This record gives sequence, C-alpha cells and structure tokens, in this order.
Amino acid sequence: MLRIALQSKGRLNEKSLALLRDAGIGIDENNRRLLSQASNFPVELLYLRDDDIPKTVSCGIADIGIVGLNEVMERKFDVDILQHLGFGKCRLSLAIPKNLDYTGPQFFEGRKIATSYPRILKKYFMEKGVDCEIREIAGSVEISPAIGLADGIFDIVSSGSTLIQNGLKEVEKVMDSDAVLIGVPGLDEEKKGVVNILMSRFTSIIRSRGKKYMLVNISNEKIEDALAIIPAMKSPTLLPLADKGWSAIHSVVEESEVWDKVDRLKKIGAEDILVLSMEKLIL
Ligand code: PRT
Ligand code: ZN
Repeated sequence: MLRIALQSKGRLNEKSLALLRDAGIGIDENNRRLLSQASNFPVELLYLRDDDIPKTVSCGIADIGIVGLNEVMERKFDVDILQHLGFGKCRLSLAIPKNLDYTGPQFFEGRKIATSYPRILKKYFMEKGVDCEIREIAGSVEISPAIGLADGIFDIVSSGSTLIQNGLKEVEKVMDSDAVLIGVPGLDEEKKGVVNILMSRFTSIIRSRGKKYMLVNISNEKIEDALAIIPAMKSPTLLPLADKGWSAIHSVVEESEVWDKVDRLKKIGAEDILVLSMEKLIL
C-alpha cells in the first residue's frame, strides 16, 4: 500500500485532491480522517500540515507527498523531487519599503531581513557575498518593516497585492515555486510501479491544462487554410461529413488562442465550430 502525504487544509489541499481524483483515485470526502484509504487504488492518504510533509516523506512514514517546492528547499530533508505539478505557483522574493531606492543585492549589506525561509535566504546571500542579519519569524512577515523589526522581508509572493498593501516593493526574485511530487529515496519495486502509474496519469492531466478540444466543419477546398490556423499535434484528424465536399477537423488548441482561431476559421467559411473541455491528454 502506497502512502501519500497531502496538505490537510490550505492553499494546496483542494488542487492536490483534485489531481488525485482526476487520476482515478477514489477519495471519500465525507470520511476524511488523518489517514484514509482510497476506494479503488492501492494507496492511502495521510493529511498533514505542509511543514511536516518533507520530513514525513524523507523518513518513509509516507512514500510520496505533494508539497510546495519552497518547503522542500527550505527544510532540506533527503527526498527526491519526482515531478513538478504546476499548481500553487508562487515565488520567493525580497521586498523593501517602496520609498527606498534599491541598488542591487548589496542594498541588504548590514541590514535586517525578516523571513520564514532563513535557509534559502542564507544560501542566496552567501552566493551574492552579502552579509546581513536574517530574522526568522513564523508568520505575518510583511508587517516587519512597518513595526521596525526589519529593513526588508523575504517571503512568498503570488499576485503581489500583499506587498502593496503593506507599502513594500518586490526587488529580487530568489526562486520560483510550484507544488511538487516528492518521494522517499529508494522505494521498493512494487511501490515504484504504483508511483510510475500515478506519475504518467499526472502527466496526462498536466498536459491537458489550459487546452481545449476543437471540432470544425470546413469545405474540402479550405482544409489546407484551416490546418494553418489549427495545426494538428501529429497528423491532422480529418473526417468526411455526410454532406459531400465537407470535412470535420479535430484539433487541440491553447485556451488563450481559442477566440482568435474561431474568428479566423469563420473568415474562411468554417461552420459548426465546437470547443470542448479537455480532461486528459495521453500521447
Ligand atoms: O496549515 P499549513 O501549515 O499546512 O499551511 P500554511 O499556512 O503554511 O501554507 P499555505 O496553505 O498558506 O500555503 C501552502 C503553499 O502554497 C506554500 O508553501 C506555497 O508553496 C504555495 N503558495 C502559492 C502560497 C501562495 N501561493 C501565497 N500567495 N503560499 C502562501 N501565499 C501567501 C504569502 O505568504 C503571502 O502572505 O499569500 C500572500 C501573498 O500573496 P499575494 O497574492 O498577495 O502576493
Ligand atoms: Zn505551513
């Protein structure tokens, strides 16, 4: 039985569960104990605080886990990073009061910086040759400059609005982060087999994100023009319609490009354009 550690609540919880569900793992939401078994797959789910996931995986209490890369890099436990999962995206950045002039990393020489990520920050400043005082605090890092606790902060940034609300500006991005699948080094062959199945399912799900499936009816003489607008992934799927002289083209397109492609297809006489959601893309 493979044990997967997940965040019990918080930013990564819902998307981690959705990923497992999309991968075909039956999770009973009404029966969510600390440890619960999937209904149809040889895995059990262990719900934890995100801070505890790298340690739990490194010592083998859980075999794999889903956690932010920031936590993995900060806690330095011995785990393998198996896969980037592409959600929970954020960055770890340095920020200073917005009215100060920023002169580069040397700005921080001799200054105090508040953070919950002291190890990552220490490594960054060692590489830059900057000597500063790192003050580790557990939460509400962003208020530190206003209350005189620090000259700057090093924290997670996503939209940037928390920094703005606190009169701060982002001056250096130190690392990007997203949710990652981590594993205990040296899993046995049987468990590795289950992990490989899960990872290939995750890959199909991740690949289909942000993509749409398009079906377009087009007269045969316009097929080449249509394929220039919606190129096929390998070879185009073309199906003849009952109406002679017309065909249907199937294609996968980026969601952000759908409307542009619809407009261009209509201009060349395409009809009955269908745009559908994609769940999985298995190559
Ligand atoms: O209870 P538990 O310990 O499990 O959870 P937690 O409170 O420690 O973590 P949680 O749920 O807040 O975040 C879990 C993970 O989500 C983090 O480790 C990151 O990998 C990822 N993540 C993605 C974020 C954000 N985006 C994010 N915006 N984690 C935190 N934030 C916070 C940030 O700390 C700051 O206060 O949101 C604020 C900034 O957001 P913006 O949009 O205003 O820039
Ligand atoms: Zn936490």
